Amino acid sequence: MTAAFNFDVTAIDGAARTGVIATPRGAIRTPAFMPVGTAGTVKAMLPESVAATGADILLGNTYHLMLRPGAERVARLGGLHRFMHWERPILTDSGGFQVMSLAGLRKLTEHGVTFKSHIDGSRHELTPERSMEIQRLLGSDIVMCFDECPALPASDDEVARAMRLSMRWAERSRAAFGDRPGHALFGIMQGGVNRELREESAEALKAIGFDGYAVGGLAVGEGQAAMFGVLDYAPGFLPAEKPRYLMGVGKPEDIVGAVARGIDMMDCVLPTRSGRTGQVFTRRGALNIKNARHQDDPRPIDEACTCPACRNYSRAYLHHVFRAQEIIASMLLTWHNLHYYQELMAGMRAAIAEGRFAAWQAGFHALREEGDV
Ligand code: PRF
Ligand code: ZN
Repeated sequence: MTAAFNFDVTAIDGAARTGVIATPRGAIRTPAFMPVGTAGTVKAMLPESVAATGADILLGNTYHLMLRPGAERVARLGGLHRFMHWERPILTDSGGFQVMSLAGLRKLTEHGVTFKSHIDGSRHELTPERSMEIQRLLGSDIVMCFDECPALPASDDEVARAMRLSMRWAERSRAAFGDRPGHALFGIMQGGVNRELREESAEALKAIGFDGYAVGGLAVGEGQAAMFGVLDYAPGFLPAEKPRYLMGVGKPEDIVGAVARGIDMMDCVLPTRSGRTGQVFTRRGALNIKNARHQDDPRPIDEACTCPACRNYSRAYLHHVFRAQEIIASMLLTWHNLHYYQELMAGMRAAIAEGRFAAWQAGFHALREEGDV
């Protein structure tokens, strides 16, 4: 028998929740942070190293994988899990967001989006039906609806048009996905920073019915205060018994604020991308290892961190390999950042479980205000 996809909320503290998403490929502890493995790799990390940081699930991208190496090829090679040697759960984004942010010349109609590849300029089409097919070929455990996410600021008319199109596409996504035991389909709420449009979007998604619900359309230029403003009400529009996923967020303080407002899952390129540009996250805030002040510093990035970069190397060494453009710099800094993010999530899960999330959050902010990284 295939184990079903199931979400258990085990503790609630204020608006924050902790729990477990059960999937046939293993459990996802929530609140969960999903490292981004866009092109079938979490850049600069072996999959077993990603698992060692505490990640239960990765994010993959329809857009990148359909262009290279192609979804049909991945399927012939046994699916994305085997292809990239990650046997735990994978969530795939549906492609629309990446088409809008990465592709060249593109044309959006009721049917879908046609666009030019950012790799070789070739023409492609994505529709709700094709996105569901690609995500099935990849073998994704959590499939995302095909949607349109407008950049903010945008007019209410534009945000409403994109949201209503996304809701019609959500219905087509649901129909094309069909019934696939052990696999989940998540709807994506749109509606910008407009409360009425957010509520209309949530009602439309609930009427269709999904295994989980994403809050899309945030972290696209509106700023943290406006994002938190939406998160003060938007999670409450969604079913309490289903996972809530905030797409593409964010900085550590965004993640903490989102969890405080009832978000269960998040993903962001920040810890991995920053690792390759020298920015590292610590409990006291961020620093950049390329800064000259680190060149003689024998201390680790964070003396309390147990990752390989902090256990075995000084800031001076990390500064040196970064300046020398050695590959190990990306490897160690990415590992540290992913470790930091997963420790952050583990700390929040424990605090929520023990009913001390407000105190945990106060401690998180106090240590950052002390600064001195
Ligand atoms: N929709 C999809 N993917 C996304 C977003 C969205 O709105 C965002 C917005 N932050 C990131 N990734 N499908
Ligand atoms: Zn570390």
